[in-house]
Amino acid sequence: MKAAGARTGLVVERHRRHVTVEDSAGRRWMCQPSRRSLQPLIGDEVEWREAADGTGVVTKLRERRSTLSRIDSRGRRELVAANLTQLYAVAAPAPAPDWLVVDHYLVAAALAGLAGALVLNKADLTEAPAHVDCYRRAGYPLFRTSAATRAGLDSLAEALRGERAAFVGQSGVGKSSLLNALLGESVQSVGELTGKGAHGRHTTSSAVLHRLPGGGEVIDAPGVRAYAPHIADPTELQHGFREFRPYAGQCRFDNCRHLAEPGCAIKTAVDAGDICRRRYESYERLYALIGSLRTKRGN
Ligand SMILES: Nc1nc2c(ncn2[C@@H]2O[C@H](COP(=O)(O)OP(=O)(O)OP(=O)(O)O)[C@@H](O)[C@H]2O)c(=O)[nH]1
Ligand SMILES: [Mg+2]
Ligand SMILES: [Zn+2]
Repeated sequence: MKAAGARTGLVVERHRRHVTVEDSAGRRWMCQPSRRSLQPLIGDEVEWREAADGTGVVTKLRERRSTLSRIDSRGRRELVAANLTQLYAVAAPAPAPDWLVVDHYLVAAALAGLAGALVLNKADLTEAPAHVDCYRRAGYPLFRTSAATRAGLDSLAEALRGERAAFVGQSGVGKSSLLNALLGESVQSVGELTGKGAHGRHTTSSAVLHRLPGGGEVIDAPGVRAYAPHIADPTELQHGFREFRPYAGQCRFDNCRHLAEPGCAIKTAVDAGDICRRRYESYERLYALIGSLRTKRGN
């Protein structure tokens, strides 16, 4: 139930000490949380009220339908965005793709309950890089785009309609360029901050949620971009690899980690060419990586 006088809104920017909340009329308000324990994330749906000075106070967070987290500098889980429905792992011919990064994000998306997809940008430069077929075969939606020529942007915009998404991937693959191309003219029409609180300058490093002209929202979050996504437990990993799913329950051991165990249905499928070996190698590397982070944290 909503408290008397409370209004609803969406967190569209997050700064060090405040957030920007967009109200139902599309106006933007600089808001402080009412207490320290309240930590709104970009994408959070909130209740808030207007303060005497024309800024706002966030009083309550609506229940989150999903959260995306990353590993902070101390190896701990830090929440970065709420209520996303999709995650696009962006890669390009240059810089040379690091498929482990792509796989890490796609696994994190699946474990967070988000739909994962692969975007191959800079399609104007070369043919699709090798290995791309692995993702298609595994069942991930695949988009070939060029922010430079606008090729493929229509189908990407179509897939984004009605969704709340984040673009993630290596620096330089063209995430911001894609977003700008999708925004087109509308990038100028971002609402002005309302009230006296509007005078403070924004840091360019803050996460921002953009509304696309055709519907849908994309988060361009440096925090999402620059850090490895958090995965708590290496035994969860297998659930993030779509192409492993048909083999669930078929290994000799119920608790098979699909690493060195005999009678492993996953490794048999890799040897038979039914699962891409490169994806399986990502699985092995992520398993080791997550295990070592857990050891470092001492849990
Ligand atoms: N040829 C070509 N160049 C592109 C394309 N998209 C982006 N670029 C160029 O690639 C470079 C990096 O683009 P950005 O959009 O800044 O990449 P980013 O992924 O946002 O990078 P970070 O913000 O550092 O993570 C820029 O010089 C862009 O002009 C494309 O589709 N084709
Ligand atoms: Mg960028
Ligand atoms: Zn197995």
